[in-house]
Amino acid sequence: MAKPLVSVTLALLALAATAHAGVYDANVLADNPRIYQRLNELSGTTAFDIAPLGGAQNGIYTNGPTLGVAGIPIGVFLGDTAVRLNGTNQTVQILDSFNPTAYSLEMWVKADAGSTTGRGLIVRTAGDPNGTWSHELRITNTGQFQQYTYDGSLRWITGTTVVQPDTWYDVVATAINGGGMNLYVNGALEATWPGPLGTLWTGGNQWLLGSHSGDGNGGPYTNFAGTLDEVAVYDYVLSPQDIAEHYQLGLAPEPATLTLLALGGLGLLRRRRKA
Ligand SMILES: [Ca+2]
Ligand SMILES: [Ca+2]
Repeated sequence: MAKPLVSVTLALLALAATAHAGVYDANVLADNPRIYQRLNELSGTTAFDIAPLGGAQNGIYTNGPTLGVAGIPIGVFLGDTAVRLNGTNQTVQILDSFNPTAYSLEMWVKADAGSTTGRGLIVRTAGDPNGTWSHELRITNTGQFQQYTYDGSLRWITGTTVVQPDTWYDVVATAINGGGMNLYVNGALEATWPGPLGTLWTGGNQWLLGSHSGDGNGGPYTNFAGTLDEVAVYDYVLSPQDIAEHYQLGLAPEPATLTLLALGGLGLLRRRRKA
């Protein structure tokens, strides 16, 4: 019996979305992150690191965050999934004793209404992020993304985008010993400091996603309420080209891409029916 047209169309769109998501994660992996958590789990307490570098730095879903919510590519149903945090006590804890001499922090962020100011997104700490912390992405009290790093002095740079609720952003922060800091939002450089940084703080033993942290400048920051996806930590400075490429790949497929993928899927369907 022939499938109803609408069902075939839905299946082809799902196939297209899946194919696009596959392009995204393959591209990130090719850039050799140390940690890459897709946050695709649908149950359990382990957030699996799929980046081979340094072994598996698996994360722990702490206090039962909501798994399986819609992730990137954005705006496409049946695409990738993500984790939703409640803004009070839920985090993802990633134990990793390696203290990098350079870093790039990359994540997709969608804030709940009421969580667009004064929130922590990712921070490196020794366990008490209100005591000692660095290598941080957060949202300021006035609603901009901010990168904070400790090298013996407090260093921070602040983006220009004002975070809107229920809106996806691709946020990347980079830093390197003896160099500068760069903050990108949706593939574009929004803030930069040429440095030079001294030695990046080496006292950390873990990363926390969506956690509160101390102030350092204008905080303190509270737990993030909203959705996080595709978190990657690199031990080097990503190029502006790589960052822009990741952003483009995380967007919904272009209509032309969808059509091509759907046609490919249709061909597959026909071949299967002939078999
Ligand atoms: Ca995901
Ligand atoms: Ca790894």
